[in-house]
Amino acid sequence: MSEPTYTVLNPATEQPIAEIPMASVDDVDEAVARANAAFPAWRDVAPGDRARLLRRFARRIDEEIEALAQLEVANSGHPIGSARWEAGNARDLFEYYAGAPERLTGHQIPVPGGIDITFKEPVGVVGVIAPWNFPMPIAAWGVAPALAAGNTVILKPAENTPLTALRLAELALEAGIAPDVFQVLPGTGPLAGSRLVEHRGVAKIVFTGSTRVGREIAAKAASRIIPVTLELGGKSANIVFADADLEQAAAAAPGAVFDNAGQDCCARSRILVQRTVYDRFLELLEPAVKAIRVGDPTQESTDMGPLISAAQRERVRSYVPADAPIAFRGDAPDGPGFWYPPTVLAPVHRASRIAAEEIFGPVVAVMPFEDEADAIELANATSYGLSGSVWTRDIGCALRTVRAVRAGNLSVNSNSSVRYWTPFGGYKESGLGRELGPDALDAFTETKNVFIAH
Ligand code: TXE
Repeated sequence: MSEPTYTVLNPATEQPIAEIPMASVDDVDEAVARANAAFPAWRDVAPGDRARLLRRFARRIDEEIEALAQLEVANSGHPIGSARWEAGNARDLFEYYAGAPERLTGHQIPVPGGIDITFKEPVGVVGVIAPWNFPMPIAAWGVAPALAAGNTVILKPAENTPLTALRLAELALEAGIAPDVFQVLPGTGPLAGSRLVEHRGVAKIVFTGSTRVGREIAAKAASRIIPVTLELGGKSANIVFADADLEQAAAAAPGAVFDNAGQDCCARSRILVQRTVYDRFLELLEPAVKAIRVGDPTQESTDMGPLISAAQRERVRSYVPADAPIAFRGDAPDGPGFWYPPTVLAPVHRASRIAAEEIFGPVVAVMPFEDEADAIELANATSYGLSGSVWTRDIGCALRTVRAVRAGNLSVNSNSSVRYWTPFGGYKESGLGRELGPDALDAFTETKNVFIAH
């Protein structure tokens, strides 16, 4: 028997757009059985053929970019321009990892008495549990390298954003990837997600979501002794030194936190500004924030859409009580839709909850710092360690600071965190393991060592 259906809403209108059945425990068990049955044949597909299938999948995504983007606009409320980028990113991932099957080589290691060689073998069935903030890219970050390495995959999208994932599964079939090699199983976290993690037929879990659920998944995986990759939250710092190009830093800061309405694990949700330029920086930031166009995500001119749900908006509101130090904020529409304006809180006390916890909405805390040592101490003063930016013209200061900040993805005079060629992941409670880039393939393979006596 299936679980009840989930009513998927358009977050910009609050109108229902789909009724999706949620997987039951039996549905998960059946999907795992099918994924295991499909595994040997997929593992044994000749590397060049597996590469061609992944390239064809990328081509099908490319042909459907506009339709996928429109679907994401309706399901997630992302502005159309961002949604096109997200579909393009999914395409890029399958294209990039299509290069892997023919390059997954082991080593020949010199040993006495014989020959020693290693093989990179797929782990089996991989469960990918994806969040709602970037449904297509984050799904592809797990699915593409897993398939490339010869694993079969079950993707469980977030209950409220399953639509593009379901379409991706259809495109994979159209590309010629055999049924059950890549399955999409919409379901709730506590039921379908948990079952996937606990199932003895699943050999590896990739999870992106909250630290709370990540911790639970890591504990279950530990008891089953299976590997997990975890991409969890963040409270990343945007550090602006006095010698920086302040105009450039202030122009870039809003995008670094308000893109995707702040629902981004890499959001630079703390702006740390050297005290001598603090007032000047806020003066420059204000017009940039007020210029953000919040509204109908189907319009090309829109910069920021709604939040994903009423619950997420409530969560954000709870961080911005009536007495919050709102320095200034942008506009947001009234009426239906889960709108929240881009909001700048300043000055924020270092010991406050706003300075430490992930808000996951369009709210940024601006804080002054005294010198380099103080900036580093402040940047590291959270339990997270995902991303961060440093703005300065002093290369020595930039290098010392990025080396001292305990986070996985740092940029200098830039906001960027995610490039699919390079490793992505968190320190501390922001996660475990790395996605993207060539090294991500290690997370989807076992290394087998074979010794052959002379
Ligand atoms: O996340 P959940 P939520 C953070 C962000 C946000 C908060 C809560 O701070 O405000 O988490 O969001 C599945 N076993 N991030 O509640 O619950 C769930 O179905 C297995 C940061 O939406 O962690 C969905 O598919 N799976 C983040 C996925 O986990 C379970 C992205 C994420 O949901 C499960 C999202 C369980 N027991 C939220 N419970 C990022 N790192 O980008 C839930 N799930």
